[in-house]
Amino acid sequence: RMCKIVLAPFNGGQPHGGVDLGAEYMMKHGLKQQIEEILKWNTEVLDPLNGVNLEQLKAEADEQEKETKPKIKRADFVSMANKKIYETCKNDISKGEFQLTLGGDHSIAIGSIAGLLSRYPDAGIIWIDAHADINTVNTTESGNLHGCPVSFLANMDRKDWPKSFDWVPENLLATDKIAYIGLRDVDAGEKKILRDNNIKAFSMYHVDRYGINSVVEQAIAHVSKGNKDCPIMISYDVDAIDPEASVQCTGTKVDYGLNNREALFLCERICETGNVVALDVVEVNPSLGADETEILKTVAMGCSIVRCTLGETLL
Ligand code: DIR
Ligand code: MN
Ligand code: MN
Ligand code: MN
Repeated sequence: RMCKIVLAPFNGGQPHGGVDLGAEYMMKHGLKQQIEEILKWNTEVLDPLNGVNLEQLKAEADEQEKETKPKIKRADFVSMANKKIYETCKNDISKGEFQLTLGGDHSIAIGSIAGLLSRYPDAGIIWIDAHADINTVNTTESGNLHGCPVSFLANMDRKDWPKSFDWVPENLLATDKIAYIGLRDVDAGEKKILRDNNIKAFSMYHVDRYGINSVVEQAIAHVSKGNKDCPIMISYDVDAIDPEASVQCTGTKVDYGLNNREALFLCERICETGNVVALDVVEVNPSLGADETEILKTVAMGCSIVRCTLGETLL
């Protein structure tokens, strides 16, 4: 089987530098070799942002926005990068090949998921995160687009979008084809969106109340809508995982998250369905580590998420 590794070293969707290094650190940790040698998959690396001067474009955007102070930060920059990620995922990956996207911040899921849905329009998305990332251009308090990708994919408040997002296909993600796991820091506006649209969301409360096994089962059933062959994508923000357990190096840490086994179990179970077609691993930020051990633990967890999703730990 073929795993296409899409590098998305992009940090423009949030304020911290360094999250662009996540992909490189996971690759340096040996992720490609692990996929080939342990899992016996073929791999190919795709690099949609290769040749784009990201540092310069970001600096230019920030310079300009010092004066204009727009509500949505770096919209053109985020749009441009995601358009490239989208086109690569759409054009350079075939049905039957696994789409693995390594961030970067979570705004890159606009491109990766739009690309995946071009091949599998009925795919279910399981979004693992401390945050719901469903702010619209009208509800966002921070203006950071990594807090908004789900609303873009679901075409919410489209008439108010920055014009540069004209490439996002219409009617992409139905709000009943997504389920969240791990939530514990959701903005008031997002809670209203989740409620109004009756979106399936399992917070840490539900993980404690029902256990991760039941929660994952319900999430799979919800997004699959009774189709036992429904393609499933995982979009995994590592801040879903408890900082004390392993993930210190991420931009918006929130206490009391998934423990290490819960974090990997859900990947194993979704893999076991035989229907997982894609994975994002995002928000690994090596520059936020206090020491080498913290960086290693976070990066290693990112790699473990990939291997478990591809089946390493199933017998
Ligand atoms: C917050 C934080 N809800 C926002 N979102 C984060 O900026 O919209 N997502 N940190 O990962
Ligand atoms: Mn998050
Ligand atoms: Mn937050
Ligand atoms: Mn996120």
